[in-house]
Amino acid sequence: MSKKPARYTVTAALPYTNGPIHIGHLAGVYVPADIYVRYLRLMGEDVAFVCGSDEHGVAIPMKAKKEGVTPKELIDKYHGMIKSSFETFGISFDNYSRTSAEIHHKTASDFFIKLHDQDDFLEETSAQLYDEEAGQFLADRFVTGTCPRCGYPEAYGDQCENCGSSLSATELIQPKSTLSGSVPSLRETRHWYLPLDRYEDFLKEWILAGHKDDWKPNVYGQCKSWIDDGLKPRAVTRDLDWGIPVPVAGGEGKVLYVWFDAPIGYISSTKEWAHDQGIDWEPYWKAKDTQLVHFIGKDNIVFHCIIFPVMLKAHGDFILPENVPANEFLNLEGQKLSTSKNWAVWLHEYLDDFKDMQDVLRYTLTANAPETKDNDFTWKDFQARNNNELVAIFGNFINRVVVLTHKYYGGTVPSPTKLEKEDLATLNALREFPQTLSGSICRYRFREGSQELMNLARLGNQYLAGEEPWKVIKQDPGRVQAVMFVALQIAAGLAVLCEPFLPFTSEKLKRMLYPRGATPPQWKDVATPGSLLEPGQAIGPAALLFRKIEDTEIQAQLDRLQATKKSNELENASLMPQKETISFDDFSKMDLRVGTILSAEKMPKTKKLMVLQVDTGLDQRTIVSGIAESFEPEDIIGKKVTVLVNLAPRPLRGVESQGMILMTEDQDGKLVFLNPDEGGVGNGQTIN
Ligand code: B3M
Ligand code: ZN
Repeated sequence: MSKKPARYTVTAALPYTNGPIHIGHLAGVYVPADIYVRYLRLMGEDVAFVCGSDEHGVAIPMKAKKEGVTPKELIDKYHGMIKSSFETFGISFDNYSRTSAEIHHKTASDFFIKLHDQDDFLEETSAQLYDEEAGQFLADRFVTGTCPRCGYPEAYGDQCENCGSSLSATELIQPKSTLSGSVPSLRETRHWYLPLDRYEDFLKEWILAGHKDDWKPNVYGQCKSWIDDGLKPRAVTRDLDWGIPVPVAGGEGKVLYVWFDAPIGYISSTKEWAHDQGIDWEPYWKAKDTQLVHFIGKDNIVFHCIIFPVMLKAHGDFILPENVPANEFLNLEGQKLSTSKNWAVWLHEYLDDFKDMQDVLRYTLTANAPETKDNDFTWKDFQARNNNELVAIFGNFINRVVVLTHKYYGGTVPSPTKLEKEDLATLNALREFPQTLSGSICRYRFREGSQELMNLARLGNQYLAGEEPWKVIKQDPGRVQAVMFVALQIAAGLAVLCEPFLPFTSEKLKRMLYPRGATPPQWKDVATPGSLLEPGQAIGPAALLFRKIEDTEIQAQLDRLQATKKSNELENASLMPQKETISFDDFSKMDLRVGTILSAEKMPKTKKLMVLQVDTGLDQRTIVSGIAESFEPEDIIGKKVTVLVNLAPRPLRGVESQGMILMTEDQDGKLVFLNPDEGGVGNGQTIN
């Protein structure tokens, strides 16, 4: 979009109502989206910031079954919890809806009917995975198996969370039902498909040619590799009883695929909001001068950059996203966040443990945001960001300015008799900040923006430390008037400019500096010459903005994680009972030999796979092993390992693997060789 947009529609991924919100969701999606939207509002832009709960899909009945409640009870519980924790945390949605709402069912059904009536779908009967024990078809999360692209053993039927590939359930190697654990059979069923292949030219032009320079490299790169690999028709209906019924003839007993209806949820949420406001929703989705931006996590890229745009394009009168600033993932204390393993910092628990400290978490997650690569959240870093930056730099500066203004001038802004060179330079430096911060925010570099904001507080501290008003006050009170005037301007600048990043702090600080109904300045005022706090203006008493976080509080959080780790270990141990007894004959069918790793290379474009050349004593052969996250190639060359040599060869990512290396895991889940690494054991020795 070359011209300035007339309005913005900003969406944040709809969270599944199968669990509460954790810091990974916040860092990846909601905090950056909220910073962006708050900034746009400060610029006076017309914005619709919409979100809502994603209440369909296989994840819901699965979790309901686990919790022993109905799907409806489950979504009501988590919808309420998610909505209220977002509110308390200050995510400033204009509307937070839910996909079980009537308006959404109608919007999604109408969307489907329109594409159906325009002949935009293919209707096909094909063989799909069927669980005989559970008596139902298996799709999406009802089935797991090995990813045909990267070899990850726990890929879902619609997506591999390891390599991000979007999959069809029938592509999985060794599929297994998550309902009964059984191996599924194939059964014929009829479905509607979105022929993505027909849109390749459109996608090439729109994304590959049109957004090469403005989309983030991780987003553009994923899109490019999907388009380059060639797109296939995607089923947009499912054999399930939970979801939006397929609204056309032949659709009985079937529902829309969750990824068909969920993004339409953005539209329904906008409609609901516009209706409440008494305004027209359509310009927010149809006017060419509207800028549509989707904030999502990296596992949602294909749905927002390929599938949903194709749906919008096919429908005909919708605009397409201008940008999809997807983030990478956040880990917690070095381990992948996981709802099912309870490895998370849950938002509702954080809000209980750290009352009125929303901005501390916002700041920590932004300062350490996984914008260009996966990042790690640690409680120690959280404490350090708070104690060393928010308290020691930002809070300390404001406190000194407000306390000294009360001490010297009874809380009234002094009049600067004469401004020296360093005063003018400092005021000029302050006036640069709005533009610097705008630049970071408009380019979706929120991490950089948060650091620039802290630099403004640093500027204030350095200025005070250099001028030392507390020393000068005795000999030269006139000079101190100028210094305190300048310092107060920086404090006022901080109050305005921190709003997108630290909204609660901004509010408090504005109340402190502009008490009794005085009007704080606007963002643009900070950039223009003139006073942000006029001489003679009264400020309020100093109030605490940030408090120190004690070691004991951090230890309590670390202890909680430690307890989670322990209970997961116990659960895992009890999850793996001894397998059924086998005969000696069965055992002796396995030909286990000692081998030596001769060479090792990471397989390109995979995270886990390594291609090994192994001397088995019988021959030299290639074995592909999923060990790349636990070892560096150079560390394992020359190692003696145990090899199952008579396992049927199988291709992994185009390389034939001729055997298997036996492994086990240490307490941290790191793989370890089952290793007869002792002198004297020769290659080819059988294990018995
Ligand atoms: N509920 C998936 C997720 O939480 C999903 C996003 C929908 S956005 C339309 O990863
Ligand atoms: Zn994969």
